[in-house]
Amino acid sequence: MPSRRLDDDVAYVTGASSGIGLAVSLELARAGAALALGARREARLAEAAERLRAEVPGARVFTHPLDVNDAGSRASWIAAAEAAAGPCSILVHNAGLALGRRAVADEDLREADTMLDTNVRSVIALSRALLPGMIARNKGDVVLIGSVAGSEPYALGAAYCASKAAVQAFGRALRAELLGKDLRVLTFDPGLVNTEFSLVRFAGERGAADKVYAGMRPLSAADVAECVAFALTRPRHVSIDRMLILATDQLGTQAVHRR
Ligand code: NDP
Ligand code: 8X3
Repeated sequence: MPSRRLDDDVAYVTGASSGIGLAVSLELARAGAALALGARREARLAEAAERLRAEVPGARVFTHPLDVNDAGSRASWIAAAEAAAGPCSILVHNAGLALGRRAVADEDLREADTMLDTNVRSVIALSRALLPGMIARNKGDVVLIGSVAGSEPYALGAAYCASKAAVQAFGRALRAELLGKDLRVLTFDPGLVNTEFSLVRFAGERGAADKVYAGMRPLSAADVAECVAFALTRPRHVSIDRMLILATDQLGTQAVHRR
């Protein structure tokens, strides 16, 4: 089945300054979508836009700083994106993070709050802001970047796992709400992906981050992005509601084959 082009789409991507968000942006630019990208690190966002324009000549890329946890920042990102790129037709909720590996009895509540705010509350708030327009236009796709951690929770990651379980539940509830409309809700649950995720989780400790992927072949951000682009470019009557994307060396969250 041939891929559908996305030339008439405007994709809003959160957390586009690195990793999966940047890779998804690249795939969507290749498929023809205009892009409105947001993240906190403005220099990295500018680099991302440069790379996109270099790799996809003619790419329509707009960037504006975004802290998904700040209501004012969300509002100004949306206003700027609508003015520069047009109304959102693909909303990619990608911004997210894990902080630390801790037992619940030893939880750092500020870190737990940041994970829940970034991974869950911002998804609800941005959806609240952008869905009315998508529903009124009866066109759109909501992409959720969940995680295998949402369905296979593991020790020392309770707050992160809970946040990703919430993303999965949010996606299923939204799908039910939107039944009968031409809006899709597509949830992707990756396993181990070698991005800056572990570096962020271990507060910049390179050794600890590298250990996560030692001796096994993890997914790349591009591997995940290709799956997202595949789903988005299916004909509109085809909804790939959920996709679990694991490294072949990984059996869920509980077993990793290391050479
Ligand atoms: P990265 O750390 O490379 O990317 C995270 C992105 O989120 C960055 O662009 C970062 O931008 C952005 N971000 C974080 N906090 C905020 C915020 N408050 N406001 C706006 N943007 C923010 O990791 P990944 O690409 O791996 O992570 C992307 C998503 O994929 C996350 O939701 C993660 O949970 C999920 N995931 C990752 C897996 C993995 O193994 N890597 C596996 C399964 C799911 P900036 O810092 O510039 O704001
Ligand atoms: C990131 C994958 O297994 O480190 O969501 O939680 S895992």
